[in-house]
Amino acid sequence: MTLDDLGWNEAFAEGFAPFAERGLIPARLVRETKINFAALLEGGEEIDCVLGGKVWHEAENDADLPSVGDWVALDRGGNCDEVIIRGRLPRFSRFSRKMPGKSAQEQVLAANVDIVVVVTDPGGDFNLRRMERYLTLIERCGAQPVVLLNKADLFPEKDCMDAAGELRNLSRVAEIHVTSAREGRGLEVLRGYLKPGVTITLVGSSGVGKSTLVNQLLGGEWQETSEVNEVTGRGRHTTSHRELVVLPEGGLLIDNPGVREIQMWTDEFTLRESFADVEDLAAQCRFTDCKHEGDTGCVIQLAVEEGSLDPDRYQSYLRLEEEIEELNRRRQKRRMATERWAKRNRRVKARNLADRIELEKEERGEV
Ligand SMILES: Nc1nc2c(ncn2[C@@H]2O[C@H](COP(=O)(O)OP(=O)(O)OP(=O)(O)O)[C@@H](O)[C@H]2O)c(=O)[nH]1
Ligand SMILES: [Mg+2]
Ligand SMILES: [Zn+2]
Repeated sequence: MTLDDLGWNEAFAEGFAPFAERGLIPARLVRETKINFAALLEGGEEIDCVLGGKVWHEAENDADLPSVGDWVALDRGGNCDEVIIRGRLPRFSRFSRKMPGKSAQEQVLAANVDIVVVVTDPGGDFNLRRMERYLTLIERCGAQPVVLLNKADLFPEKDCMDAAGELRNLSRVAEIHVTSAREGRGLEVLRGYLKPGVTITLVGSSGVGKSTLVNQLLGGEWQETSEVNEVTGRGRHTTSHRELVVLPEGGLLIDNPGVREIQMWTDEFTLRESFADVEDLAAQCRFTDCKHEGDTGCVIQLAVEEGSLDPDRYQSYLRLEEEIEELNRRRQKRRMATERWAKRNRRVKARNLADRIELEKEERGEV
């Protein structure tokens, strides 16, 4: 298995040059658990690794941290037995959603993906609003969108075709296919996308058949054995973590745990940009410190009265600064946490060093 088989390209090689000088080795992250990562090396060896303190510390936000699909620089030569991630190479794409919970921040689901495949079915999971959100997110990430209407064996042909038609109306760029992972129908379309070095990620609700599709493409060997304990009464193998697998005939697939809701993430730049037209109006208000709430000569309120600015957008605009502040507050909180963490790490290191000096003294018979 060459680096190219794993998705390596010239841009990555260029980004890696300074790390190569330091004797580090390139690897692609294939799995992420709560405590560590697994990465694939040239040749196909899989190796466990942990995040280096500097990488953690220098990340501006969580989306900056390494994620499955990322190329990283590994340090195998340290004086501890752990392999350490010393850096992450710039990504050419990343598929993200809004972090679960209150924060509007970005959570990266898969990095360096060429194609995002949204899996749904023509029945209970089918939801145009949600599909619209998925397609917007894929567009934002710069990957090719593909939608699979899976479980076709359970639905009348007409339902499948109607659902496919509705999806086609939603997007001109998305490619829509009807499949049945159970009957092996339509799998050749997925195979068609999988070329050596091409990375595809599968996303969608829980239970739509993402892992079954991966399993079929891998020849039925994957996951079943490792997740036997999680089999429910219905024989389901709910995926618990993201994983990148390399197919024997080339191509890389990232399977994701099903997500209940997919929502837009945002940052200060996107937030501000989405209100650029309102900001332009604000610049025309009579007073530079106009609060746009009953001030005389307010062009924004005039626009609302005239009907050229949607009242809901006006309300959101009034809350814009507040929302940006909230985003930055969360970032600040994270920074404080990382600083505490780094301090603790330094203390542990210092203690280890002190212990070692003591030990060496002891061995030399100096105490
Ligand atoms: N009838 C039918 N059942 C399918 C098909 N594809 C998957 N299934 C079944 O649907 C159930 C869920 O499939 P999974 O592949 O585990 O779904 P998933 O999308 O990976 O779910 P999460 O890992 O929870 O996100 C399993 O019982 C599969 O056998 C299909 O094309 N037709
Ligand atoms: Mg799964
Ligand atoms: Zn105003």
